[in-house]
Amino acid sequence: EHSSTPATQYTAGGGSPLANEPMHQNVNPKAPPMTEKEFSIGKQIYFERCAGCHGVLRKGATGKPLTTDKTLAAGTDYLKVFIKYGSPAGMPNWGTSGELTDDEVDLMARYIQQEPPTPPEFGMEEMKKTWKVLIPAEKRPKKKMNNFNIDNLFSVTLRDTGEIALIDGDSKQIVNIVKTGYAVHISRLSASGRYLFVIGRDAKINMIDLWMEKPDNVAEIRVGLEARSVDTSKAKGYEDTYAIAGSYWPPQYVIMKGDTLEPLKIQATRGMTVDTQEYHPEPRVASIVANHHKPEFVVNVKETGKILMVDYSDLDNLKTTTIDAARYLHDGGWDATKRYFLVAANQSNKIAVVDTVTGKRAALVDVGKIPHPGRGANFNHPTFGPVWSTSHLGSEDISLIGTDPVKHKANAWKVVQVLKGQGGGSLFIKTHPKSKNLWVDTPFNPDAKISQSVAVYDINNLNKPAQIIDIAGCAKDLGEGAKRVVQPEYNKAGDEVWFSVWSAKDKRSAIVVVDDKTRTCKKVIADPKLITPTGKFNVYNTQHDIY
Ligand code: DHE
Repeated sequence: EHSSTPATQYTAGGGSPLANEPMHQNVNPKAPPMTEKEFSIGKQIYFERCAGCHGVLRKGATGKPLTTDKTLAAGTDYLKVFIKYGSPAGMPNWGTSGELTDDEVDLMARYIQQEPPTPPEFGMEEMKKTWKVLIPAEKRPKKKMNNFNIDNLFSVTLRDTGEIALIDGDSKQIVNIVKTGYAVHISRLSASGRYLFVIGRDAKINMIDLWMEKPDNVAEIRVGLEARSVDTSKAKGYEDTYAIAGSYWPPQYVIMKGDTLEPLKIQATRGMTVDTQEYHPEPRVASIVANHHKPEFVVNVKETGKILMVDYSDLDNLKTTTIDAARYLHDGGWDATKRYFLVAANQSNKIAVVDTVTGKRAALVDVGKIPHPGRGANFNHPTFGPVWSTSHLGSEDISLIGTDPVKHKANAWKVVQVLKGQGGGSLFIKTHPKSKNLWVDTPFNPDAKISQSVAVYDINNLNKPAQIIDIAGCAKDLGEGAKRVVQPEYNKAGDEVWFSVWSAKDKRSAIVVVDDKTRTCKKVIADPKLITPTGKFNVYNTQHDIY
């Protein structure tokens, strides 16, 4: 068991389930020798810490390629320095941070000179073996059996316990804690808002029925060995019909039945990269969204830099439009009209814009270093009209991009203004149609004062500097330990913003609810069961893509 800080988990995908898979040990005669035991420790550390950035097959993504042609040429001593001390380009200092001992650093320097072991594939047979319908559709409630205001429920990831907490947004009480896969990444809703889908890092999907007296799991499946994204069909006539999940390993996506999670169609994403047009064996599926207007899923493939518009109206004759974007696609969201989808190509420092009506790329917009929008934030800029915005992991910039090619043509797909935030290490930005505030977090800024606070801008007066709010300070009495304030999320009414105060697993965490109008802390939800809360998803806002 390796402990790790949230910052290194972000870059290294802490706790990858891949480490436990049986794999062939490949002994490279040119590489420094390792015992079988050392190799298996190396494999575990690699999948827990390194694969997130460098890829399972080490072809590189956020991190540099570590194929053996490169690592053998670099040699053990050189690699050890890199692993121990890190680099300004973003490689964490695994040795000096205390995450890895000198022996482990030495072992990893040798391990990456061996050929990468390949995890097994995961096709229909494997999926079917893990698929369980816990409560068949006909045995589920015919109407809502509880008194909760479902629209204002929040699904909260409890990262390190393999659970989500369902919290009633009105009373702030925990409705249920539901067992899920490990480190649920996101929650998404069915079109009707009845079913909640969550996906763990271990690629386990749980389908939760919000109509039950006590909402709980009704179906589950594993769709691979590592995954991050899930969504459901939203087009007219297809409400609650299908679910889709994308995986990191194997590199593929699967379309499932929306009421049972029965896997129907698996598509591989292996193929050619957008720029150099060479074969990539590991193009991971990053964000997925469902088009509200057409029977289409928008699937963003990280390593190839391609956006797939998957038409789900005829699964036997699957039509897919492939849109060239840029490497490496990660997270994104709709503009306010839900015609355009904007997605970060993070190592290219660009935002790709897709017109989902024409099925074409509308633009590639240059932004700052490593854009990371989450789903972004839409609002009406007093001067430039409708904009969508992103913050950055690699800089303090907050880029506002014009999104209205009709009435504000000159501003469309241009950065119309750059706001200065607290610093780099930002992950998420949020506003609400009813609000005049724009909230920006900075959970991975190395300065604790910055990682524990958020910046809030007045949309009517964006030239005014941000107000800094000490969110962790509102949650007094949590005791010691690093507390990262992460992911603003609005309630349905748009008058409260919720933040996670994310501490280590053995320390106390909380959710802080801020009154949007007065920008003051309104309520601290500090139930001891809220262990490592990260993402929070309001049912109504998530169902309708309001952000
Ligand atoms: Fe995330 C969204 C991948 C690390 C919390 N994260 C996403 C999405 C992807 C992704 C592809 C978009 C999904 C979608 O919209 O369909 N995240 C990854 C990684 O590969 C990465 C960098 C490293 C890893 O190995 O996982 C990573 N993410 C993190 C974290 O460390 C965070 C802060 C905490 C955690 O739970 O692990 C984290 N990611 C989130 C959250 C969202 C997210 C809360 C959804 C935001 C939203 O508002 O939609």
